[in-house]
Amino acid sequence: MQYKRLSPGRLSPGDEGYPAFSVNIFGDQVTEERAENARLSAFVGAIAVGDLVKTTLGPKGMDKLLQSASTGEAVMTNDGATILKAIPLDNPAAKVLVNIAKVQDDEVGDGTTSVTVLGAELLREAEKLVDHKIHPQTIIEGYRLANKAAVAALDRVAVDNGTDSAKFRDDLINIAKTTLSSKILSQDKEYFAKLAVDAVLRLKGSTNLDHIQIMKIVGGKLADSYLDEGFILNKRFGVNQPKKIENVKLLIANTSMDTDKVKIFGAKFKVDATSKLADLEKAEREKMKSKVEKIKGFNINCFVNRQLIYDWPEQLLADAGINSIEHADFEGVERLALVTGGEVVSTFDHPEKVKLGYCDSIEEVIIGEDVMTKFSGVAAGRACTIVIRGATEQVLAEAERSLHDALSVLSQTTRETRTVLGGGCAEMNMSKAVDTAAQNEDGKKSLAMEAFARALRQLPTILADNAGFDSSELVAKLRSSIYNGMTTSGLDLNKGVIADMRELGIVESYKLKRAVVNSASEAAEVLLRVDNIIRAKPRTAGRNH
Ligand SMILES: *[C@@H]1O[C@H](CO)[C@@H](O)[C@H](O)[C@H]1NC(C)=O
Ligand SMILES: *[C@@H]1O[C@H](CO)[C@@H](O)[C@H](O)[C@H]1NC(C)=O
Ligand SMILES: CC(=O)N[C@H]1CO[C@H](CO)[C@@H](O)[C@@H]1O
Repeated sequence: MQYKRLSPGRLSPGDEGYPAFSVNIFGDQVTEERAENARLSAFVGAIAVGDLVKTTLGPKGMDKLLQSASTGEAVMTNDGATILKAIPLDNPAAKVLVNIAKVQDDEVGDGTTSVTVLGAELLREAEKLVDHKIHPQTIIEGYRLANKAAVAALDRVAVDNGTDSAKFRDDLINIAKTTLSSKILSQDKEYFAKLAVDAVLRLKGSTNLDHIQIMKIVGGKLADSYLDEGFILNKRFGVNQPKKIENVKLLIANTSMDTDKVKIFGAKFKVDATSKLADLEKAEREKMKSKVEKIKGFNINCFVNRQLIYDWPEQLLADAGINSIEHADFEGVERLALVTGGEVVSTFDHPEKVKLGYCDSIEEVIIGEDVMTKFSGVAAGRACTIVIRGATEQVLAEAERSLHDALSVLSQTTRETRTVLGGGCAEMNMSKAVDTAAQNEDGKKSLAMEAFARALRQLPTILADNAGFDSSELVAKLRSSIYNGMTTSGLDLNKGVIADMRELGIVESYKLKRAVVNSASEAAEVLLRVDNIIRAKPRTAGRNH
């Protein structure tokens, strides 16, 4: 099911969770749950998903080991999006919550876990209110007011160091460290934070992460990973070609050098004499040669093909001073075109219409145990490659996921440069603001707003729990510290004490935090509106009873 974001909190007909009619219009393959029951199962489902991922939240959160039932393949991760993607959910409400969390992830690049957890906490609180006979509609109204007050408070605590490049870099490093939460990177967090920030700052404000190539190469340690300018292709030059060329004019193609051969043999020509076969081969060589002549017409010194080039054309190209790379992978070719400013051609007939790629040099380099080609000084000067090294495929995959989240959040932060403090600081400030706003509302609505404030305080509580501390004591201390005006207080999850988050550099993206609060509120509202769940059983064969 695809969750479509219309106006906040609205479902349209056809969406799961959309209220249906109450008359029984269903066949016996369909079951219906209504009112209390439906709401209960919506709450239960969403809260269960929240409980499932909440142990991964925060710097001390645990990893989960996912194993595919069909392939047996195991994945170690603490990335919420990855976990939720891997689990088939049967509860429609859980699906709604997860889908909203995923929309958030697509937009801001991270925060799936936080949205799921906060959404679930909002519903846990709502469940209690419903038990006290408060109408869901009243809860929704209260939650909306609370959401507004929370986001307004977040606006007030947000700090913008975007105009001071040194300070802003520090902010980015701190955000990266917060985001690189995965256990696998925890040892090398500092190092990877720098890699990610350097890569994103190269983009100079662009959020197009396609310019950052991530290459995973098994072997070595994580700390051997590095950032390199330019682009690396996991291929080498043809034989007898120089290992380095400069001032490169590059033709990138996805063209077969031997289509005719396939055609001839494909048609099962009857070849009755060896001489005929020789004729065919000769004709084939002529065709290849004429293609090479056409390639020469582009006046280039490097030719990269997605398909095979074969020995003979490769030799002809080498003789003409053109280096060649054959059988490059699809993604590599697309990205190469992007960063060198060229295009992928499928025919050689119109050199005048073709955009060639440019770079300062291409040379063969050895990475790990493989020879690859490195394109330096590419037309898109911002492009770069992060080479991740690590002992196993699993380590590399988790490092890449974690790095990717960090890169997304960082690149968003170069656009929206405001930041807020982590360690539960921003949540506690929002929670206080919501409590204050609740005092101006009438009884039932204010109860809902206080419930919202409690749900916000659950985030620091979960952080503390995951770090193995006495969360109720710690969060009570944090609360009194912030409510008493120490506005930069937060949880130091290494020592289990209250500390100044500004001093510790526990900084998070304002945009991400705001999106988390908004998306979680939206999810809670959507699910509070549920008063009817309809399940259609899959049709089974042989329904002839
Ligand atoms: C929230 O932060 C703002 C800005 O730092 C501050 O003025 C306000 O007093 C804080 N509120 C609480 C309850 O700490
Ligand atoms: C490359 O060519 C092959 C075969 O002609 C085609 O199937 C494929 O879609 C092409 N890929 C690109 C990226 O153009
Ligand atoms: C990293 C850094 O220097 N951040 C600064 C951003 O701005 C706030 C408020 O002006 C400062 O307190 C931070 O030190």
